[in-house]
Amino acid sequence: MQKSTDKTATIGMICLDAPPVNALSGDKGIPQAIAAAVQEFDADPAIKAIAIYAAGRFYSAGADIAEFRGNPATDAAPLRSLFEALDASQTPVVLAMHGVAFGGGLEVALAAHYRIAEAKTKLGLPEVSLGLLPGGGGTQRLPRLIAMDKAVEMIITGRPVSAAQALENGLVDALFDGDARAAVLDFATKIINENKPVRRSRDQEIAAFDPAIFDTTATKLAKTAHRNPGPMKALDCLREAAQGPFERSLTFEHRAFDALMEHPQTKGICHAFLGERTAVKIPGLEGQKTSRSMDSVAIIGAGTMGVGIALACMKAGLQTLLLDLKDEALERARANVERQLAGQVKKGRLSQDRADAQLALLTLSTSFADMGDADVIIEAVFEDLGVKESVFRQIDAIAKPGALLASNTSTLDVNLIAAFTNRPQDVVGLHFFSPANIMRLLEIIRADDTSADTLLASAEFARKIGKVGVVVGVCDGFVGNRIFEEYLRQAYLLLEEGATPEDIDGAMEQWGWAMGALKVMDLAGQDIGWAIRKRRKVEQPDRPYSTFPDQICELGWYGQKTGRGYYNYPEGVRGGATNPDVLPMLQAHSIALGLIRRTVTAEEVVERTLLAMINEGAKILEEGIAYRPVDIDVIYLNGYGFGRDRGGPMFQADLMGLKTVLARLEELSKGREGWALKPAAILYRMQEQGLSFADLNAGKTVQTDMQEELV
Ligand code: T1G
Repeated sequence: MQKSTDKTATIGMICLDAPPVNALSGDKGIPQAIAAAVQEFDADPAIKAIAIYAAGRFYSAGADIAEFRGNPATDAAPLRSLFEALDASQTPVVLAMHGVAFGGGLEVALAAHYRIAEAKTKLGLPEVSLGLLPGGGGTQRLPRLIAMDKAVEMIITGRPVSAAQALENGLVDALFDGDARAAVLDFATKIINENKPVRRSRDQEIAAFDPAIFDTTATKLAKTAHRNPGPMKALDCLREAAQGPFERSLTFEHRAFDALMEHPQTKGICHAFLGERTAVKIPGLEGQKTSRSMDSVAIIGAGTMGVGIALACMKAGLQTLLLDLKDEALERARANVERQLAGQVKKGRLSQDRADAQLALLTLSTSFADMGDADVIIEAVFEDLGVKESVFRQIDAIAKPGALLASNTSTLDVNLIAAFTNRPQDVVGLHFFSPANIMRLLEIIRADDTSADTLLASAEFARKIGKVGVVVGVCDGFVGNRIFEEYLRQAYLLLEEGATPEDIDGAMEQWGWAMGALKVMDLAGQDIGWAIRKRRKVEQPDRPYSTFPDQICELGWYGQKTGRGYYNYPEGVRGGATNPDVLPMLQAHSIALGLIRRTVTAEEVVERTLLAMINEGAKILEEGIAYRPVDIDVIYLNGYGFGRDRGGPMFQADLMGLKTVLARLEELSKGREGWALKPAAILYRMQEQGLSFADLNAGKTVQTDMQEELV
């Protein structure tokens, strides 16, 4: 933060300059420094106006989310002292915004006396998308500047408004083009020349409005309030604002904000926000970029995954070549692509022009030779090593030097695939999740010979097509599916012990999953799980699986694709209906296992599935397959429908506390098939060394026994 005066020494200039997003970091003393500068200029009789602006890409992204440590008294104090300094100023303060003015940054502007914005600025209070509320007076000052219904819209949705809308609704006093410093200097000069007064937003009256808006909004929020505590609390603050007076309702807001800062769901959502920005970083390669171009992609295999990947690349503006040996497969793919684009246009999510532009990027071909110029080549053919071999040998022969060679395999060893080429350093796994044009997650599989630049290129490709690209090592099922197998295992065991599919999925969805594990299996196709279990039986006979899912498959009930699975899928019934034949089969199966079926509670379902995830996640960290615990969390948030407000399995482990995690795993490992929940060794070492998963995210490492002996 720099402060200066203008050449006439009558205007105090304050420039916020804290890259990358001018977050109002209390640790860096930024709000404190601005407050001190305002007080100093205010006390200087020569200063007739104070002008605040910012350097860099944005005016401000708000409070520093990384400093939310769950003790609001200290976390929010620096920012609150700045608002008090602005409110107390007897010298008019004007503030200029550019790029984005979000959260606490906009709240600083609300506490200023005049606001101007560059014409392309986005102004918003997105705190609710972090499970929070605008805790810097936003819920109190905004409705005093703009109409209550507009304030409710901005705060409850968190959606930003444009500068033009902000001018229209009274949020800003003027727009400008170009340089913020020059614009704010002009406006400050105008304040002095026109002797404009101090104009505190807190002193403005709230314009008349229909109070029914509060109940209407509360009704709308009720459906999702259990997933995010922020919006309903924010609405309570707006109700209070209408009551006033300002000081009393501001205190109400502060208390509500502080309570949210300690709320586990809010912590989960904030963890997800920062986690998604951490997990895409590759340790040791931070700040490095590949020089490879990423403008064209060739996708081999025009099946469901191939088409989904093509749609994602076309949406990102990449020249997209879709290859398949069969013309009819390509025709089906073109029809599928056109249908999906038309569907988006129909839903108003895409203009016809944009749809046409995307379709124009697509080329179909049966000739592999056409992929010779592609920057990225992605193989998405049938999941068979022999088929992969023939495809990769052709890719190796045709692809240009430096092309990124990727396999969309979800189970096969990428090292084996890389060995089919003479350039294993350019080979990587890019594991998309179905539907590939929708699901944000991309597991980037690092094989033994994959070069650092190939990883950088893969991360850049992921960013370019709007995916959250997380680098993981090679193991069976990589990170996502490997953990999935373990909580599915517990789900199947609970079915044998007394639960029904509805009990399992209902408990998981109520707790926060987008979809329960058994419904996911019906969606993905029971036959895929069956093939994996058959392979496992041979490869890992010591890790037996429940045989009940096999019985479902032996009846040809593969889920949605066959209309029956754990649920029935009659035409027009969204999400399926109970399959009445499953319970009698389960009862017979339990008897065959010598089990007396019992009541399985929702808590038990959530706990057993979560502990299985945490334990397998710990093993994955122990083996170095994932770089950080937060990577596992981000994989589950973006690929498996784990509730964002739950932060991820490893985040949940910290909320439970390692002591509890270990005690529960030890307890359960004494039970039926307990071997599957035998605690991972790393958990004991972490406990001995007083480490949490948050510590590992912060870069701390777990000492191995050997290292401990050496220490
Ligand atoms: N605090 C800390 N770091 C932040 C940050 C923030 N508010 N916003 C962004 N970053 C980091 C981010 O982690 C990344 O770090 C880098 O900046 C670039 O971000 C009292 C309490 C501004 C639109 O919710 O929406 O104010 O990876 O990759 O895509 O009421 O970031 O480089 O290490 O996202 O160009 C409310 C959150 C806070 C805005 C830029 N504010 N940020 O998007 O870059 S709560 C928000 C964004 C609050 C008050 C309350 C976006 C962006 P790194 P990026 P981008």
